Amino acid sequence: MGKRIFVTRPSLPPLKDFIPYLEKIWENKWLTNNGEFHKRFESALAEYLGVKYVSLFTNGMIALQVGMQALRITGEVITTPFTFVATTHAIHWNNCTPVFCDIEPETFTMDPAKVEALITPRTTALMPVHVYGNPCRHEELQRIADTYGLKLFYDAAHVFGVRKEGVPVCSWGDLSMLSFHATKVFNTFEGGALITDDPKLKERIDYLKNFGIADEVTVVAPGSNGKMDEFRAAFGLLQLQIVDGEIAKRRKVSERYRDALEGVPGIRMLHDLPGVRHNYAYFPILVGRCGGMTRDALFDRLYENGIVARKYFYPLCSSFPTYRGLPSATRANLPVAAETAENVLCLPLYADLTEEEQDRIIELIKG
Ligand code: T4K
Repeated sequence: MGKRIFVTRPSLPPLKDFIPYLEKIWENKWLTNNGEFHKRFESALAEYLGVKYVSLFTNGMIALQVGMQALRITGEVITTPFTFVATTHAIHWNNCTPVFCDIEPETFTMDPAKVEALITPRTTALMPVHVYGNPCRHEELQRIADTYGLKLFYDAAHVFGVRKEGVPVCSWGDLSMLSFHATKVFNTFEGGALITDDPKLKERIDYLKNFGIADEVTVVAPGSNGKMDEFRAAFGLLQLQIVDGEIAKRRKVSERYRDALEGVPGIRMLHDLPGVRHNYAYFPILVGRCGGMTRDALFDRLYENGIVARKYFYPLCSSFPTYRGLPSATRANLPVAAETAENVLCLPLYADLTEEEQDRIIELIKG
């Protein structure tokens, strides 16, 4: 067997291009706590994304946790079970109860039509996820949030650079969280950010990610430590120079999959949404809807041939021990999410996947 092909591989600039940044850090001896690169990256990122305020974080999970604190979310939070566990865990870590809402079959995002029935007097927020980079139906979710006086906090981990009708998707709602983990379209090894257009919220977030410290003698809140260090901020600055090229390469890989898999019995793919500039973060397929082989059989066939696809996001978060006893965790409440999780498979997708490697994957899928 040749070398294994993983579901993703990180985008990296040439190593030599990073050396001058490292030299500067060594020279400054300023390693973290809002250093020069942190400041530069924060403003360069806001400009790149087309948003008002960015607060950098050491990873997306801590950004989610801090974001909930900043918005003072309590009680029940309506969210999707079809996501990476970080979304649900952030709710739990804030002593809130996740209330799981079903998803839409065409985008796998939280179904706005099913939200209102889940609202109780304890509900204070909605936490939807733009899963795989597919934007949620924001206008409907915002209308519900406005009607019921709820916060709208998006887990936007997958939508780096995605725009709808020219508007950055990560600018929607009260707050959005981006992840810059190694497996993401844009990475800083580990990293993340909160995005808002409210300067007061940005200020509060910045206190909370630095222990609640306002100055040497003033601690305004029980904060955490979520600061991004200079290494990652410098790396992020460099990554901004290559990210557009990487997204263009991902798009080519996605289009090749689409062309090759269109009409293959038993395989359903998601399509680009009208008016959306996608980032091609993932390539999920649904397997076995109209006969053919099961998702697990295809996963095994690929695996035996050195292709490590992933069943993101199976099992559903609602089925993990911490959450499965919740009233909203039943299959009857989550029919689309349950079926999607059982049938979904994310194929390898990254900028440097070669045509030969992709052809091997396609041949194995076609059987
Ligand atoms: N919300 C959502 C919706 C998320 O998807 C995530 C993260 C978060 C919140 C939390 O954000 P962060 O706190 O992570 O910033 C991965 C990632 O660890 C996780 O960041 C990501 N979502 C999730 C969807 O995927 P695993 O357990 O699948 O990762 P792992 O280590 O199995 O990596 C997958 C493949 O990627 C490997 O088979 C090979 C490749 N890989 C991975 C790493 C880490 C590399 O080639 N190089 C690497 O350095 O969770």
